[in-house]
Amino acid sequence: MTTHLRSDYTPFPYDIPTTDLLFDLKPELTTVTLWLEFERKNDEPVPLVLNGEHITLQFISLNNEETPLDPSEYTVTDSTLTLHNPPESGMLHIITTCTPNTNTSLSGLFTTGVHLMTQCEAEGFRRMAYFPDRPDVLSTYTVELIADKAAFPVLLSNGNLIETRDLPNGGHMVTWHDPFPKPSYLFAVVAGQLACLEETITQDGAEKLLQVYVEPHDLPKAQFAMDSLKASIRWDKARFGLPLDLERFMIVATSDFNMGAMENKGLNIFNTKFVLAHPETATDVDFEGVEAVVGHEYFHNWTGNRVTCQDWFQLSLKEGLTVYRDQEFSSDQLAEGLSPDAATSARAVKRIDDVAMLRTAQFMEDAGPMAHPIRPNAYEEINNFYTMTVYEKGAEVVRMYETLLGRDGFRRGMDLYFKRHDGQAVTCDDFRAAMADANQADLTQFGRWYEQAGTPTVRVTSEFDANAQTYTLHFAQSNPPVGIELKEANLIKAPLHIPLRVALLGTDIDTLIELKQANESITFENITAEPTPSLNRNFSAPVSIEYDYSDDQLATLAATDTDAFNRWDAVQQIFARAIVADMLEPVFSHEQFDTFRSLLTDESLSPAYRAQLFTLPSFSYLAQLVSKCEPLDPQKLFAARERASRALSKQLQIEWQSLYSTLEPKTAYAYNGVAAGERALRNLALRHISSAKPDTTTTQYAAADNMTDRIAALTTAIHEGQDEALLNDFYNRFEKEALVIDKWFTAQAANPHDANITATLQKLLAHPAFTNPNPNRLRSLVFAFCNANPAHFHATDGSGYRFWAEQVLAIDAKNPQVASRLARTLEQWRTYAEPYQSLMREALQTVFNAPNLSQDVREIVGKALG
Ligand code: HT7
Ligand code: ZN
Repeated sequence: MTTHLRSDYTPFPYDIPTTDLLFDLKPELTTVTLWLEFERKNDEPVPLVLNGEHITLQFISLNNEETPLDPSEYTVTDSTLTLHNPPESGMLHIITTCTPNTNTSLSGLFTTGVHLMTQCEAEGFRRMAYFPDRPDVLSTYTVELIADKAAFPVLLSNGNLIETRDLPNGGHMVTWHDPFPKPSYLFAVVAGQLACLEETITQDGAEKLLQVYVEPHDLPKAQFAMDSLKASIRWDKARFGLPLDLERFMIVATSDFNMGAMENKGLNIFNTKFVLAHPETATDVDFEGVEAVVGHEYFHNWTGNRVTCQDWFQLSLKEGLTVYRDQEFSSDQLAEGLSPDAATSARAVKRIDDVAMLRTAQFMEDAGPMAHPIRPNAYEEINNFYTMTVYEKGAEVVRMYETLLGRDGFRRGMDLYFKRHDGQAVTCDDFRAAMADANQADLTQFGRWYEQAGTPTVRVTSEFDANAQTYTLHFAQSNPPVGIELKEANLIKAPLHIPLRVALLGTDIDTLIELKQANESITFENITAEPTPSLNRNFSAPVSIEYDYSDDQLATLAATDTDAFNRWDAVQQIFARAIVADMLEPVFSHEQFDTFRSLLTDESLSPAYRAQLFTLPSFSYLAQLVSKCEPLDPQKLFAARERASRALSKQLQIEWQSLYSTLEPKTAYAYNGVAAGERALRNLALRHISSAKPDTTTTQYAAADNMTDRIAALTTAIHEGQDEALLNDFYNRFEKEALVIDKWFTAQAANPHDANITATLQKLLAHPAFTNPNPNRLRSLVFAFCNANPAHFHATDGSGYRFWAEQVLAIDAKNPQVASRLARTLEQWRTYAEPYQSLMREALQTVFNAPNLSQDVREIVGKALG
């Protein structure tokens, strides 16, 4: 196994000005002909080393000679082709073949249904052709595609369409030219029988063609993606001055995809989950996901494509920045058309969603064996580093620039970044330098955010001096070594530059404090009564704050904090404290129920926000809190969380029932933030009233005019143990809708109250709809059970962990990327109490000892066992 080190970076010794490709597309055997123009950068002769995997070399010559190169002039291994003594410049002509039909990894060229598609990031291009498959080799591509016209009427690649023509014998040929030099990971080809929704827009006086390609029967579900694309184009121009730079922009949907989507230049390829949206088949969360992912991939056109990464260690340069941009886009979309107060509240709802996910999943990553800085220093398999840390913490680091420099300062930094680096492959340091130089700011210390793994803790204590009328806050930041850092002898993690927004409730103080030292204090004058500190408002820094709030102070924050994020957080802390402090019998005081009651019924708070306030902290988030103090007993924690939930149902039953009635929809379904918030709160109410009023679920299920309400009713009903009639009805109604059947699998696999879950799982695994499952289907069943059903996954007999091991190995044989995602489920095993810990280690060991393990899974399990 090779470990790749950031410190090993050297530029590629050749420029590749142009790349011409001819694909003769056939599912069983595709032939790829490549003309690669090369120019040595330096005087010294140096071998030309190209990457290539799972391809067969058919022909190689130089400068279009008909005679092939003598085999002594080059060497082929299973991962490279090396030309020993190439001339200073020339044209390599290489023909290779690959077999899309047998490519189950979904990397490179693969078949999906009756179509052929590519996925090149991070290292898929080398599965089609020998090439310097690294992000810092930018080349201008011209691509000819040949295929049978009846089988593949649609032939797409990046850039602009140059020519189409029919060939004898029912074939056709299409030529594409991408005027923008790009790295190979942004290359794409699509060949298929796809329907197209298209619209034209005008930007800066130029007409642009926008196309969304889907399966013909999915065409009615493509309009929302198109609308999201148009909104994204408008937003990037308005917010960052960034135009669409091509004549056409295409989105293609496939049901076989390892991740959400891919930003190939001008030809984004998407998982259907993030394109298709129709009220009858997609939930509000699905609509939100489509908008965010369409935006994300579009925004990559500048942050990722026009300016790309020097090497894969810099992945957060494009991903952290683009996540930040899609978060801002979604926030603006939610706020659009609302009054100023409602807009602020809508933005807070988005911020809470984003931070809740970060604190659950990224903080967990930071505390485990895979912990890494947003710019990692080493990896074995790059696909394992498309992580919450690189994406979500990376986005928080970008957000801190904006917090420190202000909205205008951030924009100045972005403008300078594009001015300096358009058309280049650069580093995170280049981005930081642009931000600093555009604002004459010193961001040297800020650079440590790129170097350190782990979630920093800021311990805060306070002192009130009534006589002197001063209030002092003391801050102590710490970030002990985690993950791979634990192996570095004498590692000293220097203090970070942390922007902390702080207010003192009861005063008019609301300020941004820039922490830079391990210990520092700030004293506020003229404070006549002891205030309650509101710390890290709007989550201004991705840190964990420790302050010993009294119950009264938390109640004050919950009732009066003007920062909606911290108000939510106070309520979450009240819940978490009760659950974690006494896992045998979590209790809330009468005063706390009074606080809850007034929040739940406060009409000045949006329904979306109230739904968030009353969503208990997730099992995973609570697990982190518990394991800071003691080995985690997952059964105890699960039961405690359930008891807290039942207490909320019981004590607030009248309020839940009343909300359920008053929030009854008065108009037909429409997707927007306000309506989605009302549905979220009503469906939360449904869960709390369902055992007292079991008929409510069946009535709602039957009456629903949209998937949000229908799946909420179905899930609530089956989790309440109601009969199978609804499940069968649901399956029969939506049998032809793959994404909806995924929901059907998830509702059952994640059912915490199914006493026969093992039998249910076996039944589902044997279900005809689970034959040859694609990644979405695997996620809907296997991942849903392992990651979202803690009560059963952590069965004390270890059956959940054995199921996990079997599935990791079975999936790994076909698709290592998906298997290694599943492998990560057990990486926190050391934090568990017995017998869980030993049983988990056993399962990890079973996987680790298996023959033919992929390097993807080996890296994850190896690090976990460490
Ligand atoms: N940049 C894209 C990453 C991606 C990917 C990475 C590895 C394997 C398959 C993949 N599919 C897409 C997605 C994005 O962040 O926009
Ligand atoms: Zn991305």
